[in-house]
Amino acid sequence: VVLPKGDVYKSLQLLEVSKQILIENDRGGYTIPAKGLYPYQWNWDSALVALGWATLDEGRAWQELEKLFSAQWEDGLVPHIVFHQPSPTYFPGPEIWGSVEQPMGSTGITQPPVAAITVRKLYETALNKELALQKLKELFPKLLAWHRWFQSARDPENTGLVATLHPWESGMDNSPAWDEALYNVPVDQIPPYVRQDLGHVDSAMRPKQEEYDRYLTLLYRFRAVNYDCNQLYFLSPFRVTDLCTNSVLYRANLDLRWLANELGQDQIAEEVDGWIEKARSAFDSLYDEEGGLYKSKDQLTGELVTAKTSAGFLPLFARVASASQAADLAATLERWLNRVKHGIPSYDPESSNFEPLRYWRGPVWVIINWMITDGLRAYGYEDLALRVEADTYELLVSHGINEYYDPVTGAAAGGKLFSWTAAMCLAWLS
Ligand code: 9WN
Repeated sequence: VVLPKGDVYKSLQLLEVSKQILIENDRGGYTIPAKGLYPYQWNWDSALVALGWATLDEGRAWQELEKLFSAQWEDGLVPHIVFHQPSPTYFPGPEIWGSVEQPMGSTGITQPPVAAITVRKLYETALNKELALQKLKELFPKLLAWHRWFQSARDPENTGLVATLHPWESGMDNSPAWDEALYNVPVDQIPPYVRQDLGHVDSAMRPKQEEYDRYLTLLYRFRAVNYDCNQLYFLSPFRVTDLCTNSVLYRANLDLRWLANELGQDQIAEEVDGWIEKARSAFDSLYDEEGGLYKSKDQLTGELVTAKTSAGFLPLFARVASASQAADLAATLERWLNRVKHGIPSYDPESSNFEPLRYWRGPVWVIINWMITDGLRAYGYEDLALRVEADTYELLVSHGINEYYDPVTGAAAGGKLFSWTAAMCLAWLS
C-alpha cells in the first residue's frame, strides 16, 4: 500500500489494534471471527487470519491451519465451522447440525478452500524454514484429500467446475446471486428456531427470515442423510456453480501444484494439473461478455444468474481470466468504483436492489478487496489496485476494524473488532 504522507502514525496504530484483535479473539490455537456473533472456528476466516498471524508469530499461523484440519472428515471434507467448545451465542450450533443427544463437532458443509493458498504464502515467506517444511509435509496430504473431495463429491459429473450446495458454503450467504436458486427451494416443515445473530447486529444488516428458513431447510435435508457426500450433490434443491468457490479453488489448485513440485510429488502435481486444465476451459462458460463480468450459474436450471456481484472479479485472483477478459473486468470495476465513495461494493451499485448495508448485498468486504487487488496486480492493473487499496486504507483508518463497510458512507457495519479484517490489515501493512 502506498500510504498518504504523514500517515505512518495512523498505520502503526492500525497495526497495533489489529494485533490486539487477533490476540483477543484467540481461543488457544484458533481464532474466532468476532466475539458473540461468531464464537467458533470458521474455515475460510481461519485460512485468511493465518496470514495475519504470520506477521506476528509464524508458529501460531501454522497452528491456525492445524486446528482447522484437525476437524477434517474421513471423506476429505474440511467443515465450514468447527465447534471446538460449546457456545450459546450462535445459531445453528452443534446440537442442530447433530442433535441435542449427539451434538456434532462441526458442520457438514464446507467453504471456499483458501487454505492451500495460505500454506504456500506461509511457506514461501517463512523465516523459520525448517518449521515451514515440517508443517508443509504434515498439511500437504490433508490439503490434497480436501481438494480431491471437491473433485469427487462436488463435480461427480466431471464438468470441471465444482458445485456449492448451501449459500453458507459460498461464504457470501445472502448474495443476490442466490436469490433465484434459493427461492426455488421449497421451505419444509422445520422445527421452530430462534436466530442469535439478530441479538448481536441490526436486522437491517443481516439476511432475511425467508432466507434463514431455506438455509435451515437445506441443513435438515442434509442432516437426514448424515451429510453423505455421495448423496448431497444429487439431492440438494440448491446447487450452484459459485464463482467465489471456483475461483478460490482454481487458485488453490495452482498453489497445491506448486507445493507438490516443491515436495517432489510429480504424480500428484500431474493429477492437480488435470483439474486445472479442465477448470480452465469450463470457466469460459461463466463469462458474460455483454456484462463485462463473470457470473455464477444455477446448475439446476442451467442458467447464469442475473446478479452482478463482486465475486465476478475473482477470476483475476484465480489467474483464469484471459488478458482481454481482464481488461473488461478492470473497466467494469472502474465503473463500479465511480458510482460509490468506497470500493469494492459486493453488488453492482447500478442495480435497483443494491443495499449498501445488508451483508453481501452491497457492502465492502476487506477480504474480497485483498483478493481482487492481488488479481489486478497479477494482470498489470497496478493503478486500479492502488486505488482500491487507498479506499480500503481510508475505511480502516476512519471507521475501525469491522466485519464490513457501507460503500456509500463508509460507515462500519456488522460485527466489531473482526478477525479477518484485522488479519488483512496486518498482511497488507506489515
Ligand atoms: C455463516 C464468519 C462467517 C463468514 C461468512 C459470512 C458469515 C455465517 C453467518 O460469517 O457467515 O457461515 O452466520 O452469517 O457470510 O463468509 O465466514 O465470519
